[in-house]
Amino acid sequence: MLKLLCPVAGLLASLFIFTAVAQPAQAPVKVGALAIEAPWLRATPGGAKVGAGYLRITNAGSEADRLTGAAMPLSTRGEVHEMTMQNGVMHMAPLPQGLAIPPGKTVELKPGGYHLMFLDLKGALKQGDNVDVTLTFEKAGSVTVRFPVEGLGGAPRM
Ligand SMILES: [Cu+2]
Repeated sequence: MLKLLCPVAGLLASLFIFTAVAQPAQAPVKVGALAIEAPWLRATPGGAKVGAGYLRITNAGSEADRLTGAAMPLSTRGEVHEMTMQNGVMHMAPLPQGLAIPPGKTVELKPGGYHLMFLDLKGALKQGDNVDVTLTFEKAGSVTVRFPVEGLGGAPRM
């Protein structure tokens, strides 16, 4: 009896794993009035010391909040950056006050715009990996979100 059941249980378990992996996008992660969607990290080439992360944050509350920090085990320092155009050249810089998330609005961190920047990487971000990133908000507090690592070309999954 056990010999018959075990292969079936094994098959069911593998089907379950397959189903979980095949889901295209994770459900929004909620913290306070905020919902976090479509998180991803860009894969880094060998030896790179800096990595970038992107996500979408929606504030369903009635008060403004701010994304003030990000952290991951592979990096000693995470920052929230903005991109600006100065004399035709793109520059990026940390936002000293963090990134405002106005009430009723969705703020997108995406290539060419706001992004998370992880400095002093101790290892590569490899495509296919999942990395836990802890985001800190001024009012909503901290939340850990699983960020999949996408290819160097970095097309985010919607
Ligand atoms: Cu940056």
